[in-house]
Amino acid sequence: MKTGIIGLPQVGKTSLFKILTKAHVGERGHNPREAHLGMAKVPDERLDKLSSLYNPKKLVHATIEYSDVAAIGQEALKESAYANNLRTVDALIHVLRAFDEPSIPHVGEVDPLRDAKNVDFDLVVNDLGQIEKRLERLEKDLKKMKTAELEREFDLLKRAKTHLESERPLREMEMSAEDKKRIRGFMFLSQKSILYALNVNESTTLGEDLEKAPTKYNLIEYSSRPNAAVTAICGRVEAELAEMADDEAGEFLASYGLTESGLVRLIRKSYELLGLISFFTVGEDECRAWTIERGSRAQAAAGAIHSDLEKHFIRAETIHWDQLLDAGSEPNARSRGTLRLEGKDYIVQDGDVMHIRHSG
Ligand SMILES: Nc1nc2c(ncn2[C@@H]2O[C@H](COP(=O)(O)OP(=O)(O)O)[C@@H](O)[C@H]2O)c(=O)[nH]1
Ligand SMILES: [Mg+2]
Repeated sequence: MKTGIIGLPQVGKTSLFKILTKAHVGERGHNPREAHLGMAKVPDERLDKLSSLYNPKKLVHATIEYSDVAAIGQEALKESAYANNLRTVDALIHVLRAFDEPSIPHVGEVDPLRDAKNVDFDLVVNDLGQIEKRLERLEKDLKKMKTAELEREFDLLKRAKTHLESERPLREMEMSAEDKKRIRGFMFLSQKSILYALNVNESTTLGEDLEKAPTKYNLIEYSSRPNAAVTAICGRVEAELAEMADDEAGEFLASYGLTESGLVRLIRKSYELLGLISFFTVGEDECRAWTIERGSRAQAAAGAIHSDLEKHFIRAETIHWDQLLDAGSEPNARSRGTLRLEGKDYIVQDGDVMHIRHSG
């Protein structure tokens, strides 16, 4: 699962990428369209609390992959290398400039909603181009030989075309699971879930400012459409935070009226937007978060740990993380009856702790 960071030039994409992945990103090489890739740790208080119960030798957080693609725009999207690169991501974070800084030029006044709409329009145009090409091809093929599948694809693409022509991204189009499968191969840009990230001014009331930013910049309605969300960060402050030790960071956050870093919220939101949840495995050797898709069955979840566990799955000893914390230990939880056995079809819940019982 990979999230692509997009946005207009000089809005804070690379800054965000660096803070997310703690990567030391140098100047791009000879190819300015090359994307930077990096992993970010998904902060998780639940896992931190569980590990205080076990004192494990190793504590492993879930990770999420980010890709810092070069600045977006109609021109960039015309380059097939750029567009193809962007197509491979599963979701998008669109960094929107909301900070004032006269020395850093922008396309005009600071207006995040305008920028959000413009970039979405570019994505729509790109998808429309793809669809038109494919429809031409399909029309020819259908003249030679009609098959039910080709006709279905033709109808679906026609519907998608009409939708796009009304300047609406495909992420807002209703589609059956079969239809989604049918067009998955196109990896349409406007179909990807999107998180709008407002990059706001530094201020002493940052906590409040971050809270209010989506309202202040009129992004509430726009970002509450299907498969979209909004959050706010302050790149400047996050960059300073990234350099600090934990206790120092705590004080620093408090001085801005913040209880948690905007980054934590941003990572959590992109995780949610990807449709991902975590379950935990615990023990004295290792406490660890595993990433699965929401709605996964226990047997499939076991496969996230190891394919053998999926193959030889018998049952999963399961307890929700807060019940385990509440009981204080697994034996206590067992006698309370909160630690229970679940079968292969159990739908794993976000925050479950599991021991997979397996044969072989
Ligand atoms: N004032 C201010 N400047 C920022 C902020 N975030 C990024 N910048 C500056 O904006 C410029 C462009 O940032 P960069 O991350 O390279 O943007 P990109 O072109 O979108 O990758 C750099 O000079 C950053 O220091 C912010 O939150 N506040
Ligand atoms: Mg950059």
